[in-house]
Amino acid sequence: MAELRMVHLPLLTPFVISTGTMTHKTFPLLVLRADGIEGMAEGVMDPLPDYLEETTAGALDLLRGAVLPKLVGQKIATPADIAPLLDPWRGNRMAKAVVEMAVWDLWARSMDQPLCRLLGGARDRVEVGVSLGIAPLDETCNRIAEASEQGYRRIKLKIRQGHDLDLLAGVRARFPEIKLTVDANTDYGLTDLSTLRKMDRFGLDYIEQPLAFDDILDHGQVQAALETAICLDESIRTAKDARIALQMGAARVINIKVGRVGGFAEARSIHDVCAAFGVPVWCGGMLESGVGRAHNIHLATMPNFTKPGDTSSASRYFERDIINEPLEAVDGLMAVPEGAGCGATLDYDYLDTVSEVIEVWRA
Ligand code: OSB
Ligand code: MG
Repeated sequence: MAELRMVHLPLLTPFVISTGTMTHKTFPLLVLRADGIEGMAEGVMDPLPDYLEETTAGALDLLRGAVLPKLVGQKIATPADIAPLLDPWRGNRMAKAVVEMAVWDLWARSMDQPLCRLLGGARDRVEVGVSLGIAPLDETCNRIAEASEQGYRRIKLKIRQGHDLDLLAGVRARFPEIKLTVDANTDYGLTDLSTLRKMDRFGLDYIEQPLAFDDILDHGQVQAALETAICLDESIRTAKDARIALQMGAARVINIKVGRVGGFAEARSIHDVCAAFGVPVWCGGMLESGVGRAHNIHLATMPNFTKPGDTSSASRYFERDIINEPLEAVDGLMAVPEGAGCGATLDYDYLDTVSEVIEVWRA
């Protein structure tokens, strides 16, 4: 049985990045049920295509129209068995990831195994930092002080043109030692090379996605001109993208979001390509609810996730989560949720108040 919902969760604080402001988190949630077991996953696409091209409406169309009617009733021995359902369709990796990840979750639970074990994970806690939205310097400093006191392992600041060098100078004056990164979410171009080069003086661990969402080539020029590592997020959809980027020297770090790249199989392949190049990866986030957060934590147990990820405490984002398990970091460490699969169980009392069931398919 497959149940597809659309969930609408208010964010405690609006999240501002260079492409816009989010006040709510709206996402498709897929629940698969078989033999009394429940597997689940959420989509990371937004209602409008402001981060990448996909939208929640487009995802619903693909899942309802072409994928889920064929999925129910199928015998699935391993997650690889759903390839024939997903491979015919171009792109739409975020929509495909919803199905792929829910199948992984169901599969793991059917064997009573935690996801991380099936993925080849190597730890029971993962290092995490925070991603701070665009805000004035004094507010940014207050948020950094709070996150540092809580033990988060690095601070990532969202930047955009005109809200960059002065911000960084102000932050470094107050916090000379913290591990600091920035994320431009594609706001710069090659004409901004001189601004980007000035970021070398701030001791950043990396600069995330300065150029266009679909660019790899020009990032190579930026990387060649900077001492600071470039980290690619939006530009990396596949293991092939990762290989090309690393062969070209377009990045020295990669952000893997399992929901962006089409699911666990592709996320692992990207992880392995980066490992082969000696390039570290870290696990990004998309303001997910506890369901996506739990999946992210399991992924981040893999050995080449050697930089702190973005999976900070769920309570930083939501008044109440849709899962029963609190996902809270302690001293910058997020424990892998216990139990089989991703370890999350849905809080249906609350979920029903923040979601609508779009459609249900029975075998
Ligand atoms: O680029 O990593 C990004 C949130 C929304 C869209 C894009 C990004 C982000 C984040 C938030 O940085 C990470 C998180 O806290 O989940
Ligand atoms: Mg990013």
